[in-house]
Amino acid sequence: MPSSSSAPAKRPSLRRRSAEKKGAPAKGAAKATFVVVANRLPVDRVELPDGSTDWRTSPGGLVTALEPVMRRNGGAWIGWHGAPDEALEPFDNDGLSLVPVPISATELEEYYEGFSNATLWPLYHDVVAYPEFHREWWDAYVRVNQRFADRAAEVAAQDAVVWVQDYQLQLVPQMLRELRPDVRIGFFLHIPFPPNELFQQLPWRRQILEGLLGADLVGFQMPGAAQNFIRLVRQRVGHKTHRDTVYLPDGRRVLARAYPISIDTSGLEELARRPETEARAMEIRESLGNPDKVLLGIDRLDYTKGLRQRLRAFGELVTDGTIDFEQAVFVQVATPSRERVDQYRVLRDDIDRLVGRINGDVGRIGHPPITYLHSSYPRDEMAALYRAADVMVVTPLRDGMNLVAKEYVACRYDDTGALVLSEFAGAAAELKQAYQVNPYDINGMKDRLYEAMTGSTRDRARRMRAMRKQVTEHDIDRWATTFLDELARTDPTHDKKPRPV
Ligand code: GDG
Repeated sequence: MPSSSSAPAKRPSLRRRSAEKKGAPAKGAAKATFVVVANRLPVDRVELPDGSTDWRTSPGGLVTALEPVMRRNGGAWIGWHGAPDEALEPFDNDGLSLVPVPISATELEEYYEGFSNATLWPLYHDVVAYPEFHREWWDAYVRVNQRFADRAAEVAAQDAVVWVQDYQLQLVPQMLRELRPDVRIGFFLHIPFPPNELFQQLPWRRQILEGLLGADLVGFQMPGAAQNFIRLVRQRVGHKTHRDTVYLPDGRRVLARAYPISIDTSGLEELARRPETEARAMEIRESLGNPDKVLLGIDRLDYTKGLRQRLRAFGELVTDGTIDFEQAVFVQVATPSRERVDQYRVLRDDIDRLVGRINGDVGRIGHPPITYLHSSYPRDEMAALYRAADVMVVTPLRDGMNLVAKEYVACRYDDTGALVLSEFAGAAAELKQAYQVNPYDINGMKDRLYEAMTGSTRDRARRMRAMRKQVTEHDIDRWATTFLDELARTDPTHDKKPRPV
């Protein structure tokens, strides 16, 4: 295994700095009663003007939801800190106890870019791109999962609650249970879970299922995913199942259920309501030439998100004259993502070409029909973009949930705006009043886009009001609380044990 214990020479002071600056001792030996295990720590390293480095909490729904639970329970978060070939001691940041897991450059290629993002990601998303199967990627996946499990076993207090996140760490529950049978283990999968017809391609399908069965509660975005899991466990591993429960030969029970994830609705709405956000939204519209309609897409640049399909649909509406692009413009933000994975490079070139062609064919000086931004933005700019958009276009070919759709709704506090949403996003089950589309049906998508642009104010407000009720009542707090409460009620052998409050 490549060594990851020596920090690169250019950052010799980091280990001391991060611990000393916050006045926090490195808590190698501290035990936590609530532990989150995720591929990434919820912080990014930033360079300060004096050349030193510091950590900044990365704003994300998961951190927002889990931070209070972590604070109340002396929680710890285990994850990779973002730089390969570097080992760091545990440290505190903004009152959160963070436990970095080292990952080497080779493991990054094989475990993260390889097995996680070029095998599992496409396989779990309806094989919209071909998954690659490489034995050495699998070996790295096992090795890195074991390292995360070892760390969790060291950090967790007696009878702690450990919540493992996502597809990069599906073996951790079983590995951790072997080391620490006393802890209560939850797992949540943020992406879809495929049916047997696709999952069976995976040479290591049984190991993955057994890995997940180490948890007391396995959470999915959608009921269909939980059912896929239960059926696979019955067919492939041969365990007895009844409804949402798996009965293991040793008497243990594993529950598989859906917990649709959400967002920090009130936090985002508050940001959207700020006068400076509104002013920035006006400015954005102005710089686009004050068109009647601004259509917006915001996605990680990923082949699952249906960018090609939506741009083609919009491009055709412009070229066939259904809409005049001086009255309607499309802004597409594509956040750079997984740029070292081949399929993502190909996608980037494809989208560049497609946007260039549409703008080249029908654009006029100062009036490109599509404004394409391959870049990421701070949260307040995102809120201003959501406020600036008349129509939000979310058209994934497959998506576990899709938070962008919910974020747009949260920002439309005045019930304005329209959401065009793919049937294949988990969010479609909750946001039923969106203009729903099948992204494979370009003509259908053109019709729905046109309808969303031209529908009556009254109809749009009625739809938005209903969707806002949904995301207000079902926010990220409710998601985390529901999951943790149900985790606390799982395996009766745990009944007498403490739980996060
Ligand atoms: C996975 C699942 C599931 C995007 N660009 C910027 C930015 N973002 C933020 C969005 C949103 C998040 O990233 C993207 O979340 P999505 O849900 O849309 O998609 P994935 O990244 O694929 O997430 C997905 C999710 O996990 C949670 O379980 O919903 O199905 O695939 O919050 O706002 N944020 C900022 N700048 C950007 O440029 N600040």
